[in-house]
Amino acid sequence: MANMVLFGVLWIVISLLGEWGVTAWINSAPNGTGPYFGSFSNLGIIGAGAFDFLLWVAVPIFVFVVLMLVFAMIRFRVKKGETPDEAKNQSRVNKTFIGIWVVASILVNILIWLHPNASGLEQVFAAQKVTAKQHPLIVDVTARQWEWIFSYPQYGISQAVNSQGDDVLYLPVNRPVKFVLQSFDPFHTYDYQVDVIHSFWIPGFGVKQDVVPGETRTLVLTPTQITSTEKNPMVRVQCAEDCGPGHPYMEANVHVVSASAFAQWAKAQAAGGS
Ligand SMILES: [Cu+2]
Repeated sequence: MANMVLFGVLWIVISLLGEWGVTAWINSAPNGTGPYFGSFSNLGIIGAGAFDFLLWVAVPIFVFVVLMLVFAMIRFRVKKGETPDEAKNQSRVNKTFIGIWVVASILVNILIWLHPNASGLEQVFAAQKVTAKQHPLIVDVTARQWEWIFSYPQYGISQAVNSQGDDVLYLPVNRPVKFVLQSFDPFHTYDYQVDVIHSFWIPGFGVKQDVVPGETRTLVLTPTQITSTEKNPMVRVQCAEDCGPGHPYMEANVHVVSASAFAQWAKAQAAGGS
């Protein structure tokens, strides 16, 4: 009984310390470092929230298992001069403990299935429903070996490039963006519309979507912070599907800017400048 009380006290104290540490880690870097690639979009925030919850649930379970091993090693070790009673010590079965363990495991699994799994998916599905009233920005994304091409049909921009001529993705903060994703090569007319599977990944936004030849896929999200690839390399477009020798270099810089800065940029792009 004394052992159980001691174990229980240790479990609670170490778990509380663990929860405190995990929470401090999560809150230490709200701008994208810490445990995650970043949470610079509404979808990224949903994902980060799910991981926060899983970490909090995992701490007392992890502490319980590790503490049980360490506690047993120290508390029940054979002391000098003692002879272990192997038959007695190693073949005991505690049916109550097993019963509690099985029921608790099932309850934890049901909890995680409900939240954050099902509840998070609901949030993601809801975020994908964008109405015309929210006037989403449409960005046509064309993936080819090995380049990301960004077109802004609402602004008459066929291929957004920076002053070096590199493809670049500009987004206004707090406005929903609808990415329309396709994989084909507009520059090679001999095999027009033939390309391979790419994957549109912006780690800092918490999103990844395969881009499959012959299919048009969409992805809706809202950037929530002004940032850029220069400020945080995780805020970049990176191909995440091995698509040939140029795959590692199939990336593009991202700039999340204010609405007015975006309007200015779009005007200059449409006029043919950068
Ligand atoms: Cu690719």
